Amino acid sequence: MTERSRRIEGSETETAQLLELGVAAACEAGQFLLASRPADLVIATKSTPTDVVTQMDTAAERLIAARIHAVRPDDAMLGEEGQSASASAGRRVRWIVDPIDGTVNYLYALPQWAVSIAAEVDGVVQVGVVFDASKDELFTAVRDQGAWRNGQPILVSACTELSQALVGTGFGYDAARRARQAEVVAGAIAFVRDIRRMGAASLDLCALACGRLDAYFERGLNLWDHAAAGLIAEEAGARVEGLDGSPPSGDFLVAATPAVFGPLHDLLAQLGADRD
Ligand code: LIP
Repeated sequence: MTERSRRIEGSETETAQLLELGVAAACEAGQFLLASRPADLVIATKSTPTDVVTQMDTAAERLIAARIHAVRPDDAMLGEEGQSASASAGRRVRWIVDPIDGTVNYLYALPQWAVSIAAEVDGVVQVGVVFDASKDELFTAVRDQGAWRNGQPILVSACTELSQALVGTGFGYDAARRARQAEVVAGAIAFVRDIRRMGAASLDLCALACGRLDAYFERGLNLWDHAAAGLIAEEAGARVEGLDGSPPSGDFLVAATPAVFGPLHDLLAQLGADRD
């Protein structure tokens, strides 16, 4: 075996291990969150009085970190709750973790939340795992290899017309930003089939990946909200970008079927959707 093929073989082996570990950690955390949800959630707040974190968020993030570092102790980790933060400098692999994406839904016992885990290698997300414990749906993707729901390949819908597109979106925790985001929705809603606000970016992007939505956009996401599901949507055939060719980020994320992407992008740009 040549050195190059050894390197390729090595990366495929590493990617397979990252996927297997990410799936194990996400499923273990999701089952814990579902089975052990206490009646009395202890609630703290973060950026605003409605940006909540519970003891289950932090416990799930600690469980995920322990599961991953038991196998790969030298990997870096970026988690929403900071329970497992470790410097990335000099480390090839970084795990990007949202222990509960859709925290408010989890708080209200609404079955629309997920565990989101992405594995980034040399700065590029190679593996994405999103586990919806309430519906027992495991979404996975490996860069350049495809996307799956419960092991079955998934693809975006065949929607080609913006006026026929079912579009997901979300709102921030800051009231002024929410008011601005509502203005954008008001400006867009007459040009699309309808709007859905379901409360978890990772599941919105997975819905796009399997044809339950035709597009999704949001301003103000964190990397852990979309790192895994953004790869899943891309590998299912969606375009996932920021505005004007920029990468998806907290400034803006717009994702859609290839034919819908351009018209939706231009409409949102015209509405100033990337500005507060
Ligand atoms: C949520 C996002 C959602 C957004 C919510 C919240 P969290 O993430 O997934 O798209 O609209 O405001 O930010 O806070 O539940 O991890």
